[in-house]
Amino acid sequence: SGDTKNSENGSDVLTVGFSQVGAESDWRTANSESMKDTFSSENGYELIFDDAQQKQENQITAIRNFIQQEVDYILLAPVTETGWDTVLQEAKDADIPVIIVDRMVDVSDDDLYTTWIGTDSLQEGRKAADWLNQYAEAKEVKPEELNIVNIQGTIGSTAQIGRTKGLEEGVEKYGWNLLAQQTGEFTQAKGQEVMESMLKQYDNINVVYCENDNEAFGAIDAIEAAGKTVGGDIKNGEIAVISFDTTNAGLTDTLSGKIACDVECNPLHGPRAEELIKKLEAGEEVEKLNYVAEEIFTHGNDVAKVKAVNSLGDEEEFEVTQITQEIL
Ligand code: GYE
Repeated sequence: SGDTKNSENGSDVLTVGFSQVGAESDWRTANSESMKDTFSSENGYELIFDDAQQKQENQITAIRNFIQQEVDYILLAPVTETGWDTVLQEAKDADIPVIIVDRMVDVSDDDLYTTWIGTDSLQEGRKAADWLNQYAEAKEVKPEELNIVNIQGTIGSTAQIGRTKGLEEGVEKYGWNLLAQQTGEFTQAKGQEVMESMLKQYDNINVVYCENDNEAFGAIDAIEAAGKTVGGDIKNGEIAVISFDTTNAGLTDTLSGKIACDVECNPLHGPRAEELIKKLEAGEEVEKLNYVAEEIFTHGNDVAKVKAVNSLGDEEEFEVTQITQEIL
């Protein structure tokens, strides 16, 4: 129900419990800051923030604590998609609305949460794949000459599932060579470690598909430490890095050419979650799934537009923005 405890006890302050995945990436830090800035005491909230250190069991404990504390809303940024049925049922039984933020949940009954706000990871992956197809054509590299390694995100998270699928669809469709796939847990340290071992195993890698910027930073370090060069000149031995998130550091690397293509993933969900809460407070209907629009950025001007079907099944076209100092 949309009834809130605060209207029952007469206080103006809304209590919000936010179970955050962790602090694994720059994207995540920006997301946490956005939530903290929005749900501040100045804005009339009491925020109970819990960092689960990338562990689902910690998130389940946090949600149970929020229920015990009788918060008005539970916000959940779930680490993986599955495993939420029981605890979400407990929140529902306690009449506390749950707003899922960022990654999605895969539950037996969608009534177990009120609404979701986040980005379209599958479409992000498809954008990157369409970009890579056109980029290879522009560089006169045949599909079967693309030797790709995929440093994946946290296995079972929406961001990993969607971005991996986007790449795999491209492999299937164009006949690219996918040499290896391994998780880098969305962290710089793991991204570097995985890239080091992949470089030892394969000497013909020419594309690294990282599923976030921090993994890309680690991969770039590993490539350079191995005496190889990152960049778009695949024909002359350079390794093209594809990434997601468009963090400041990621776009800086795109400007310098270390990242060839960076697909936007917007982390600023605080105000969007607040808008949903305001509507619920006013007794208004909210959409179940709320997707945020996103762009795509590259180093050069080799590809003008990409096409990518979104998770709702509609094909969309996007201008590819070349990063310049002014844009940065
Ligand atoms: O891309 C990554 C973070 O779920 C979209 O999680 C988010 C992803 C983001 O760790 O950097």
